[in-house]
Amino acid sequence: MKLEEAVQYAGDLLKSVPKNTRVRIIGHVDADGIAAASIVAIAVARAGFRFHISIKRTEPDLVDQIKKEKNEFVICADIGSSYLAQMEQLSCPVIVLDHHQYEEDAPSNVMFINALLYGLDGSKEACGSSVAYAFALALDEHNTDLSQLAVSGILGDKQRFDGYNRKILEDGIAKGVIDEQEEYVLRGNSLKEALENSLEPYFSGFSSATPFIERLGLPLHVPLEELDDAQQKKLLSALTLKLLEQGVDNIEWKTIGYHGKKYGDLRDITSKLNACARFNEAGMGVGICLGDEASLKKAHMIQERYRDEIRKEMRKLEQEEPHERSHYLYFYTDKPSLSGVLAGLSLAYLPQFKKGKPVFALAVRNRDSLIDISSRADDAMVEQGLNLGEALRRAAEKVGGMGGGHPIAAGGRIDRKREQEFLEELDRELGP
Ligand SMILES: [Mn+2]
Repeated sequence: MKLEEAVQYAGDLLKSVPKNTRVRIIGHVDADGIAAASIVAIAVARAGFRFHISIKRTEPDLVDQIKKEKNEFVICADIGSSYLAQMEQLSCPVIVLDHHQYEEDAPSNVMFINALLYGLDGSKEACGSSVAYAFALALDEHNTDLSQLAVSGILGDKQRFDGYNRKILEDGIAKGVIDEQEEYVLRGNSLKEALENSLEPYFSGFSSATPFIERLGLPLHVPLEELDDAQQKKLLSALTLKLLEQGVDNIEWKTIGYHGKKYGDLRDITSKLNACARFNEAGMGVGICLGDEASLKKAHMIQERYRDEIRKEMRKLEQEEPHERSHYLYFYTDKPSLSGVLAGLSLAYLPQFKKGKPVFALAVRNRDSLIDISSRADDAMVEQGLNLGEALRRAAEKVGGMGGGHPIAAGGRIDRKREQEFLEELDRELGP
C-alpha cells in the first residue's frame, strides 16, 4: 500500500464520527512535530471538527497523561510510534501519523500510519509533517496550501526533498503557494554579523570575526550581497579554506530558499518553531502555524535568544576534547534542550569531534537524577550500517531507561546511577 492510500482510510475513519466530536491532537516537541500537529489541526477544523492540540515530549507516561482526559478521538502527529501497545488503554479511535522507528504492533483501536510502512525512508523522504500533510489531503484535496507548513517540518528534521517530500514541494510550487530561490547560507546585515552569527556553517574562533575580515581587506559593515564579485570570491575562498581546516568536507555557500505565500521564509519559520520548542513555548509555535501575528512577533525574540545560547555553548565546546570510546564520542552539557543541536553542530564543524564516530551529548538532570541523551551521526556512518535509534534504544533499555529515533539522530533517557553501565552497553551496541 502507498502512503496516499493508507491516509484515505484514516480520513474516512475521522469522517465517520459525528461532527461534534472533539479531536484531541498530540504533536512532538520539535519544529517537525509542531508543524505536523498544526497541519492536522487546520485540516480537522476545515473538515468541521473541534480540536484540542498539545505538544508533548516523548515521556514514559505520555499515554497515561492522555488517558486521564477521556477523549473521543485522538490523532498523534510525529509522535506515538513508541507507544503503540499502551494506546489500547485509550479506548477510543487513535490515528498515529509518524515516521519514527517502531517495535510493537498497533492494537485494534489504533490506525498506525508510519512512513516506514510504505517504502519511504523516514529520515530522508517523509517526516511527521509529510505524513500529516498526506492525511490533510485525504480529508480535502484543496489542503495543498498546507504544503508550506510541511516544508517547514521537512527542513526542521533536516530531510531531503526526495520521496514523498518531493511531491509536497511540487504540490506547493504547482499551486503557487511556495517559491524556490537560490540564496547565500550566510545572512546578516553586515559581514561581521553574518560570520559571527552563522551556525550552519559554524565557524570556530569567530567570537569576533573582525580580525579575519580585516586581514582580507574587506569591509566589516557591508552585507555579503553588496560586496563586488572579486570581494565575494575572496571571502568565500578564505572561508572555504577555514572550514577545510575545521575538517568540514561538504561546503556549500548557496542553498535553495523556500518562500511561502502565507508564511514567508520557511527556513525562518522552522528556526522559530525550533526555538519555541526548546524554550517550552510550543503553544507559540502552534500560534505561528495557525497564522497568529502576535505569536510570530514574540517568536522572533525567542529565536534570537535560542541562537545566542547555541553559539555560547558552541564557543565552550570549541575548547573541549570529547570523551572517546571505541565506537563513539560523548560530552556533557547542562543544556538538555540544546543537546541534540550541539551534538549535530560539533560533529559537523568542530575538528576534535571529527573521528568518524557518532557524537552523544549527555545532560544530567539534577532534580530527578536522570540523564537525557541526544546523539547525531552523519550520512557516511549510516551508509556503513550505523543505526543510532536502535543502538540507543537497546543500550538504554538494558539499564532500565528508554531511547529511540532514527539511524542518524536519536535520543533517550537513563538513570544517572547506571551511567557507566550504559556507556559500556552503548559501545557494545555500536560495535560490529
Ligand atoms: Mn519528526
